[in-house]
Amino acid sequence: MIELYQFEMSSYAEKVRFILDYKGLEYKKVEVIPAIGQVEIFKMSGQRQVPVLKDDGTVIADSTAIAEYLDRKYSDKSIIPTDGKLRGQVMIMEQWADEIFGINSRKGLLTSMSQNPSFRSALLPTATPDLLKNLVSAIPSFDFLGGLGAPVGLSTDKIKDNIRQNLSWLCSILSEQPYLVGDAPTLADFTVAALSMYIKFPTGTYLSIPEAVKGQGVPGIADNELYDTFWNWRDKLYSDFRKAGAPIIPSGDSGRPTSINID
Ligand SMILES: N[C@@H](CCC(=O)N[C@@H](CS)C(=O)NCC(=O)O)C(=O)O
Repeated sequence: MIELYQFEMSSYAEKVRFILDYKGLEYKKVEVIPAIGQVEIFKMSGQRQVPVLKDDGTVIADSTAIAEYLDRKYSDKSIIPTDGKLRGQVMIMEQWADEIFGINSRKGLLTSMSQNPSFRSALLPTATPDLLKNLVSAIPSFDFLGGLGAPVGLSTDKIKDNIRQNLSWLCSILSEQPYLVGDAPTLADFTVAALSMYIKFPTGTYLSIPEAVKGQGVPGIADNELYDTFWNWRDKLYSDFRKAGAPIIPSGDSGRPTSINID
């Protein structure tokens, strides 16, 4: 069976889980322990980040490379169009989501933690300092103050302005069409939906995260009806295509399915 080495809280892993579910592929999630478990990831893939996918002895790191591999090998319900123009649009949007939107979203997580103490205390038992450090490690100038997620060198107003701008662009597209590119779901949709996770955590049973965190996110944005077009689109993408229930196995375990207790 396909194995996904992941953090449950990783939005890049969420992108891969979305694709696996959309394609109807069975998989098990191997929950990597931040820092120590990444040694195993390094041995397996030559780099230390998750997600990493293992399929029949093939090991692939990086969510984009995994998406391309899955679409090549399991070509039913293709997510990367063959038509040149659509393909270009999908890949440009995917890269924008990975490198701009996803980073703004990670900064949003820190903003929520610094501005909303109840959100922070609900999150902290699961998102340990080690994990948070790893989730946000891609942010230049990020420093971890006392493990409490205070963003250093980042203006909260600027972070929120960027997220608002990104969401309004996405709403402009989604008010005219059901998917971001073309008339069927593509990698662009799964990437944008997954990487919006830290702006507002999805509700439902898709993720093993504390109940108190679900539906919560960046104050003034997660709860702002201006972006309803986006959140309604994301909710529908989840209910149409994302599944719950792939077993989670702690990293280093011999393969016994179990679940992690996070509440
Ligand atoms: N470009 C990578 C980014 C993956 C990434 O940033 N993973 C984070 C978790 S969300 C990670 O593993 N951080 C640990 C580290 O950098 O040591 C992808 O698309 O897969």
